[in-house]
Amino acid sequence: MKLLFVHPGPLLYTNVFLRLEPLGLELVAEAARRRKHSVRLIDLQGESPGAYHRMIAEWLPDFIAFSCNYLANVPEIVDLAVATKSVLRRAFICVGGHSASFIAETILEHGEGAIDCVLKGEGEASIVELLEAVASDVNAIAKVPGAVTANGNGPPPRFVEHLDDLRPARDLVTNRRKYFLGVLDPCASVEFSRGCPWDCSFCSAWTFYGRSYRQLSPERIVEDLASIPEHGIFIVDDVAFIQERHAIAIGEAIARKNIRKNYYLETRGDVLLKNKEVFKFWKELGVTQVFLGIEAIDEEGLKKFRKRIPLGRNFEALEFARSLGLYVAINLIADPDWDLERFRVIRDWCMDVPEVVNISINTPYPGTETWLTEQRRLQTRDYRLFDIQHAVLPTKLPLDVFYRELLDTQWVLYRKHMNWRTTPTLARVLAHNLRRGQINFIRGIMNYKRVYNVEKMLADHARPVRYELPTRAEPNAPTARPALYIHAPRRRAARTIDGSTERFVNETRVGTSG
Ligand code: B12
Ligand code: SF4
Repeated sequence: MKLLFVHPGPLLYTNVFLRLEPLGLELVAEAARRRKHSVRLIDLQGESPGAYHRMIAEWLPDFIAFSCNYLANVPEIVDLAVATKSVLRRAFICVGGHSASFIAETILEHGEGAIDCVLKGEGEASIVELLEAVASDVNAIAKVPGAVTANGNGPPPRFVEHLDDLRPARDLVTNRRKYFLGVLDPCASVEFSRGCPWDCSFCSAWTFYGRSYRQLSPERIVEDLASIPEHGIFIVDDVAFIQERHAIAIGEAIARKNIRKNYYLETRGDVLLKNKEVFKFWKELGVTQVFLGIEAIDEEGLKKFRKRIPLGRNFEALEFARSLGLYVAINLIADPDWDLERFRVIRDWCMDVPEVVNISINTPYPGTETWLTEQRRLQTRDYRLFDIQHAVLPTKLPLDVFYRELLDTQWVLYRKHMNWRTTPTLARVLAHNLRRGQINFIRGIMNYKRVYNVEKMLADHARPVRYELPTRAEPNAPTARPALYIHAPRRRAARTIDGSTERFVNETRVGTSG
């Protein structure tokens, strides 16, 4: 069969700070290609919708699969599916990915017959079975693990048996030079592990993977890294280097092969402090940037987001990262109930610390515990606003004042890093990128004011809404943990971490799930 895999268009963030290769979709595409299908992939983060429609019209694919990791992309995907079905009636249309898994039935409803199946969970595990059913036995489609169709649902999604067996179809992406992460321009994405053993209330990473945590072997990771031409590497793990032994083993394998790259990773403050030797070692290997989810700068805020890291430990982690000379970006979550005084305190704090501070807005997502408790308070159910850059819960300040405060704060912080002290270094890096023809980050800087401005944010709220998120919450509904999971939890056996790391996770998490 002719299969087309599609990643939807850019969200706000992608137009300024980063744009990354669709690693999950590449993995699913490769699993299908191994069965001798003819496979293409189009990434609308960099290609126009026109390019998609031309490909449909000229190539006439039999099977089209959309990746829906981000809730904000749902309307775009539904519209593309409807438009495609109207010109290519016999094509089978499937949607998969993180967000699609949590709202599978609703996506089918929005499609009004244009979407044939939502395939929940890890795509590599079931895509081949789905393709076989589509090709030879349509009655078998509704029996594929993870499949949700108008004719019924298959059994729960399956896990990939061995992550080491997977390969991403990186070659299917037409222009890899368009992927970047700040000054890492160009930048490729790599996976060292999958899942997260913690259970933060605002996050769906753990509910998707049933609180499991699996690792790729150092050998497989090194093989992947050695095959990647880009110097910049984004490690996509939710929390990098949880398990000290694994992190050291990967590092040693990289050192043996003499692979030199610049790495960016995301982790937790307490992991950084627990595994200090790991981060020291990886600094030597080329980690330059670390993203830390501090979430809040006071104990009350941390409690709200159910992260049980004492604040002092977070600040200690920042000190330690500074001492290594790492470039740290911190994420804070802005609560819609912030008032003018709160914004002022945050601004002052952010100006005091040398790190880059990124502020996202507290947003309840399907698949999170906050979704169960907060959805009845939603001010809007427009998918496009669920990108943690827009406020979907009621703000204490009038919405325009909230955005003005938020964007002013971001702008002050942005300028802090474009000042006379950093400009020479930045200018050197940009000049180096420019010489190699890489202008993604420079273009991003120039886009900043156009993308992040109050009028545009408010206009986003005023757009007519065609597709809305369903809310099925009862007032004061208790949190029903089992209902949150996509992959069923398999408790301790599903986490490849040693006893002491498991104890450390248990001491620093707040949930009660297995
Ligand atoms: C890496 C990452 C990113 C990268 C994006 C890389 C990319 N181009 O896809 C960057 C840093 C750019 C990013 C940005 C954002 N992210 Co992000 N991101 C992640 C993260 C940590 C891992 C995703 C990943 O690459 N995993 C590894 C690959 C192998 O897995 P995967 O992509 O999920 O693919 C698997 C399945 O989903 C499925 N699948 C995927 N596509 C398809 C398609 C088909 C047909 C099928 C069958 C299956 C399938 O099979 C794949 C293989 O098993 C996830 C958390 C998580 N664990 O999922 C958050 C996450 C997806 N991001 C999230 C958010 C909120 C954002 C932002 C909106 C944040 C912001 N600051 O604005 C932005 C928006 C991005 C944008 N498009 O503009 C949320 C999503 C919330 C939601 N429900 O919408 C998540 C879940 C984090 C969280 N804990 O809440 N993100
Ligand atoms: S540590 Fe918490 S926020 Fe981070 S990925 Fe795990 S569950 Fe999500």
